[in-house]
Amino acid sequence: MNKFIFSLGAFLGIGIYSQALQSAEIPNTSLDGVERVTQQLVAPPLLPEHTQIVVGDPRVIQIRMTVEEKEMQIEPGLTAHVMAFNGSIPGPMIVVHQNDYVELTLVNPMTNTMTHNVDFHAATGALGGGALTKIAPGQEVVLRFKAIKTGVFIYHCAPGGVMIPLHVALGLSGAIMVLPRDGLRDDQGNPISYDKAYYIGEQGFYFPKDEEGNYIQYTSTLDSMPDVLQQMRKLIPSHTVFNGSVGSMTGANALTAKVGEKVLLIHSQGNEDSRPHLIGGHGDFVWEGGSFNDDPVTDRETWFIPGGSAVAALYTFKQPGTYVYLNHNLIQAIQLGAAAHIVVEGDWDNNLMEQVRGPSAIQ
Ligand SMILES: [Cu+2]
Repeated sequence: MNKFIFSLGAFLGIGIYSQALQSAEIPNTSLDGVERVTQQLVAPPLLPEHTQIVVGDPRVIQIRMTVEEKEMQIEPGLTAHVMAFNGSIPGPMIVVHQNDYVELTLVNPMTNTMTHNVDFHAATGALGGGALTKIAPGQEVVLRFKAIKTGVFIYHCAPGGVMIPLHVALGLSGAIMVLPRDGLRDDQGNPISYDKAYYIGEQGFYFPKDEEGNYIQYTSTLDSMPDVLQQMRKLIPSHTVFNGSVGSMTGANALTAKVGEKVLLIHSQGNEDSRPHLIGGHGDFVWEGGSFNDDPVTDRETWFIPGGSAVAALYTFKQPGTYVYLNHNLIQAIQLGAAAHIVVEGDWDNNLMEQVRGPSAIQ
């Protein structure tokens, strides 16, 4: 058992200092006989293979994430230095059930330049695991936590001081869904399930421009850091995007569904607030605040995501067509990029909507 100390002072930038957490006298949790499963993480908007209901005892869900300091296209004409768990912004969705153990191997390759870690909002203790996962380039670490709370939660890098908002503003956040072992329930307590689930990670970027209004090209994340920090301090994002780039889920990249399908939309935000809205549809069931322990609210037009959280909304599509799912701060949606398309196939229901007469001269 490792004995470790972390500096809260360094974390908060104030003078309080260390606190010993684990003691050498406390034995390791014995997980002998507990089933181990490796979850293959996939890039958003997809979720890893999972079942909604699980029978049997809690298991150890083994996952592996690598922090990548990399260049990524944010919009046509802008490639920027970002940071990404497993190479995607947001990081991959993790799916487990209540009381499962999440066992993460976090890797910080030698090619990186900075210290990274993970703070899981789903975890209990040690800064969400942030104090136990801090690793330098060339290191890896293994953290295990028990997912005792159900819901959708974000995770993000939080290596200390101003690096915390910076690493989140450069892309290092993702989400985990902790399902009740017997699945989801509606507002009346009846079991409900989803046919399809998508993960949308909303991301504010703060890329600086020069005097001519062109994005400044940097040689590395380190090189861009002073300017990005200055831009962040103004609280004016250059971009607010879904899944890492403008248009990541529009046009040819649109999400898909069919009339009658129940689609779960899980939406997270690391630094800023958001207000998702499905144009032409609703949130039939919305787990506000992300907790599956609370009854979902019903029939919402727009819902709210406080920065630093994830929210799940379930909708059964009733009409075909192209839906726009966006942040209903329409400035962020249209001018900064926070919009996705959902193309829904099926038969149109004239009873729900009909153009009674097309555009014609005023009579
Ligand atoms: Cu980091």
